[in-house]
Amino acid sequence: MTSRTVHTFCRYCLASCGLEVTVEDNRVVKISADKLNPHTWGDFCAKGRTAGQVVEHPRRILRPMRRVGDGYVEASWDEAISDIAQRMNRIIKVGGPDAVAAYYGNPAGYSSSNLVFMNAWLDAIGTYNRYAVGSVDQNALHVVAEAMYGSPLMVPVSDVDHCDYFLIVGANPAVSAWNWVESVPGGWRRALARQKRGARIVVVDPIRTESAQAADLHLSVRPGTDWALLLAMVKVIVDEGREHRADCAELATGVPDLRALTADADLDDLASRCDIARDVIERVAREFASAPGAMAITRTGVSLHAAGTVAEWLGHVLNLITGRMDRPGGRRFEPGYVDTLRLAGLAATRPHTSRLAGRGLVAGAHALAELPDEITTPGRGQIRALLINSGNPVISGPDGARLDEALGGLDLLVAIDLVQRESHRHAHWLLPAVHWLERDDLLAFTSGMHDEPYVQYGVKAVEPPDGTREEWRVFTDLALAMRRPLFGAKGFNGFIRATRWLAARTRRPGLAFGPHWMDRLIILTSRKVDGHKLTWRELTSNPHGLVLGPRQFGRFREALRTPDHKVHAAPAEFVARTRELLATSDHQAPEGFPFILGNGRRRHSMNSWLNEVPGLHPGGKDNEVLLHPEDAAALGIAAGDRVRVYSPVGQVEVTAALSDRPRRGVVVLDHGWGSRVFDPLHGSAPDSYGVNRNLLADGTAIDPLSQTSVLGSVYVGIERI
Ligand SMILES: Nc1nc2c(c(=O)[nH]1)N[C@H]1C(S)=C(S)[C@@H](COP(=O)(O)OP(=O)(O)OC[C@H]3O[C@@H](n4cnc5c(=O)[nH]c(N)nc54)[C@H](O)[C@@H]3O)O[C@H]1N2
Ligand SMILES: Nc1nc2c(c(=O)[nH]1)N[C@H]1C(S)=C(S)[C@@H](COP(=O)(O)OP(=O)(O)OC[C@H]3O[C@@H](n4cnc5c(=O)[nH]c(N)nc54)[C@H](O)[C@@H]3O)O[C@H]1N2
Ligand code: SF4
Ligand SMILES: [Mo]
Repeated sequence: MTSRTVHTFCRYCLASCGLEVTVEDNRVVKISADKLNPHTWGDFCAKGRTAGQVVEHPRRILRPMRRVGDGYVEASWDEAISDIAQRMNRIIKVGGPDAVAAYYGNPAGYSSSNLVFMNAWLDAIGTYNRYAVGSVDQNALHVVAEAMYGSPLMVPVSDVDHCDYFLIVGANPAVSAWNWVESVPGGWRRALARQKRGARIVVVDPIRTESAQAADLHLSVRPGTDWALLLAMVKVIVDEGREHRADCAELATGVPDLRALTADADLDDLASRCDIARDVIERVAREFASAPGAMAITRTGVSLHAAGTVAEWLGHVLNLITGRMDRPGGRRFEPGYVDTLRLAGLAATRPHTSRLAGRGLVAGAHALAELPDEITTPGRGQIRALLINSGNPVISGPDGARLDEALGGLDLLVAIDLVQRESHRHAHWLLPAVHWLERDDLLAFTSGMHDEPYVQYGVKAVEPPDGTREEWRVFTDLALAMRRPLFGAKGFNGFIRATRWLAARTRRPGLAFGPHWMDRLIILTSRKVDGHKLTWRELTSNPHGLVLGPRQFGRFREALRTPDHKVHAAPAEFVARTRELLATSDHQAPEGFPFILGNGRRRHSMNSWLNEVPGLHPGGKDNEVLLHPEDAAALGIAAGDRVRVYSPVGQVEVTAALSDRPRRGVVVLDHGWGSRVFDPLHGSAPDSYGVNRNLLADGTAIDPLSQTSVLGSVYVGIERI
């Protein structure tokens, strides 16, 4: 038996933990944390440790599968590609390019070749029907970054190790790891280490989470009202003259507009909206402004609400006006080794307005909430074919039942995934994907999202099973078979064919065009970091990864993509929306639905997947609804009772558990459960654990600025069954 050790990094989340993988006969036999990885601090979680079980998932799709009646039969890749290409071309002939659509989910972001080639294929078709997970996740950040810094991808990273005051809003880093569209590996541990040395941690969350439990102060905010809390803090700082004068005058524009806005807001009103005492808000604002190093971070707990963009913006404002941008202990700009902001600008999709809702694109995609109507409403551009790439939108998006029904009416549904889940149940074709342990990837686009300049070539640990294919290959083959030029560039397909011909002739597969060309080019044209130019040889001869230099400050100003190279503190649309919020009275629960459905994430889940992996979730593979004991008593509900949780759009039945961790009026049902895992090969009964809480979310409710579904502000009623 041949045994070898491979060093790579985990690509389930942006923490990118370094891994040491022991491989025997092309099988993963053990995964440990790579203690020699210079960037990821030997940190590691159970999801990374069990990644080999996903590679060997008993229900993994190993060959393309075509739907026949109620079941599936295996087919060759040639059959799959040519059938899909023909059907899509026919659909385009009748309905135009927009009749073909794609939805891409979170794991697509952990493969740069996937994203680049998917967009190249969508450009080949010329469709604007692109839907992304961002509209149930981080769109607010993209919108704010674009307006304030000039690029949707200009994300400030956290300088955790020098921070003295952490204001953590709508995030639970103890569980979710310190990552959103930035990454601090082992970030929570490092924040706790700072706390031991005197730093204060304030967590704002309607639930006393694991993070809140460890914090110095927990503010149990009313869900959806972080905007009011943050505006109040900004007001205190401005009214008391605690701003960083130089940054407010020179780094930023728009500070006078901010002052005008806060002048029109009333502290007592804001305090009552968010249900945090005024004196507590004042104290936290003062402490934040006067701490030597401080940062506010805002995450999904903020974004998944109707005022999510305003709250996200005000988090950035708080950092800006107290001089936290580009300073130790605050949020800095990491240029990385590749200019992703420039590349993203070059690759940007042209502006587009959606057919029915009339909304623009955010970060190159339309909102998932619009997808069901775009499928079911007749007219030119009606979606008749959809490709789901690395996603499970029936679970992750609002009103899953409606989307499921719409998917069932498509002429063609194609899913590229490792297994067949809930969103793929109506698929005409299931295309088997490659796990990240089976593919090489530079993941260059995250270069500016790590908290220090870092690079690692994510090598594969094992060879993928014969019948599986990486997404880039599927998109390239589809473009060729559809006779539509990849990247929308005339002549490109001929070039690809020529390189493939040459590769076959010379028996050198590397000559065929593919993402490795892109990776090489990126390194070849990479920028110097700390005066040093990275080479391919250096990259590949450092399997544990390389920290390319120290964390640098002073790069922010020149990196800004706004025309005037200043931070725009008060974009007009954010100010206008805030005034609108101030003018509306506190939101009242609708009659009959008195509770707000809270959000939770589990250490052992990755959104809607990994729930089924053996060895994960030792506490039980299920989600229960968590009620405050006083709320439960008022409803006559005891722990262990079966209850019905219902909203105007759906209902689910679950077991009740009692805890004083949620604030009163908030009931918690973890997200990501209730997705079936099907068995297309043998047709045996699907596995399922828990219920899908997003069945209760109304698809029409969105944050108008970012088009994010308000999955965190769902009003529900509960009754004992
Ligand atoms: N209520 C509520 N809803 C939420 C959230 C919440 O906090 N509360 N969170 C939101 C967030 S932050 C996110 S990111 C979304 C996630 O939403 P999605 O991205 O739509 O769904 P995932 O659950 O991540 O499902 C990913 C799918 O990709 C497959 N997959 C994994 N690796 C690969 C691969 O390499 N290639 C291919 N082709 N497929 C692969 C998995 O098997 C799985 O089926 O959910 C959002 N929805
Ligand atoms: N173990 C694990 N790690 C993950 C993931 C996973 O599924 N599992 N997913 C990854 C992904 S894709 C993402 S995007 C990140 C997300 O990372 P985080 O955004 O940190 O995600 P959560 O852990 O869901 O934390 C959100 C918190 O917001 C709170 N919250 C809900 N509503 C409100 C509100 O109105 N105001 C405030 N202040 N708080 C509110 C919730 O109670 C919850 O504790 O995590 C990543 N890491
Ligand atoms: S925190 Fe866990 S899931 Fe995320 S990269 Fe690290 S090992 Fe993978
Ligand atoms: Mo996410």
